[in-house]
Amino acid sequence: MASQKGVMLLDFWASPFGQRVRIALAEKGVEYEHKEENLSSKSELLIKSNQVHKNIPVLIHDCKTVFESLTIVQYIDEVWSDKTPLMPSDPYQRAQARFWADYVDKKVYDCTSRLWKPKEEEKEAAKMEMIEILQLLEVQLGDNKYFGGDTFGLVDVAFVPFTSWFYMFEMIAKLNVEAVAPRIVAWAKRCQERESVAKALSDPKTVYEFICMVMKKVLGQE
Ligand code: GS8
Repeated sequence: MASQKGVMLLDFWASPFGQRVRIALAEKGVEYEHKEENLSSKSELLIKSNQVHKNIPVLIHDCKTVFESLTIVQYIDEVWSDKTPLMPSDPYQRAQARFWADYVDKKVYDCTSRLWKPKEEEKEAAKMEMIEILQLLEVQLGDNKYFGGDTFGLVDVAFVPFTSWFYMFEMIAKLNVEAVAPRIVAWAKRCQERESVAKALSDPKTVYEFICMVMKKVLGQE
């Protein structure tokens, strides 16, 4: 078994990116030290460890630092390869998993920020786009249990933290995910039955209240 010595995660409770890493570590049964960051007053350790972006999550393993949640999840999968693989063994399936995880990264996060636009027509356009994104992901999921088929993997890890935002979608854009993408909601419930996911995800209402507070500050500065 790979060494677990010196595993530390620099994280922030509400971050879907940090949650990805927490899920991957839990799936692998890796014990680690968790360091909660205050993102408005970052620790020396964070600034020193991630000099490029200075953001979380950062994984520190045996004094080596790894950045970017999707890279970290794949690193964890490779280092602790003896436990529940998160990546498929077939190269084509691996490429597909990386593509869809990247799609979630580029589309879901970016489109969510536009759901907060103050102009009604911009908000409506973002809502329509989000419906398209969710429905495309639903087609990709098909009748499978998880995105990779029967086994929980990279795309599930990448996407499931954003399911805590579905309540927020409803509150800010009247977007009822269950009505437009019921299979995604059923998949989210299946994922939440896993201890790794249930422990990592935040309560949707708490996340919504927190993001409302952040957005008030951001919009107030515009
Ligand atoms: C995104 C990390 C990120 O946005 C990843 O790891 O996948 N592409 C990266 N981290 C945010 C917190 S979550 O919104 C962060 O650390 N922000 C503070 C900052 O950038 O100063």
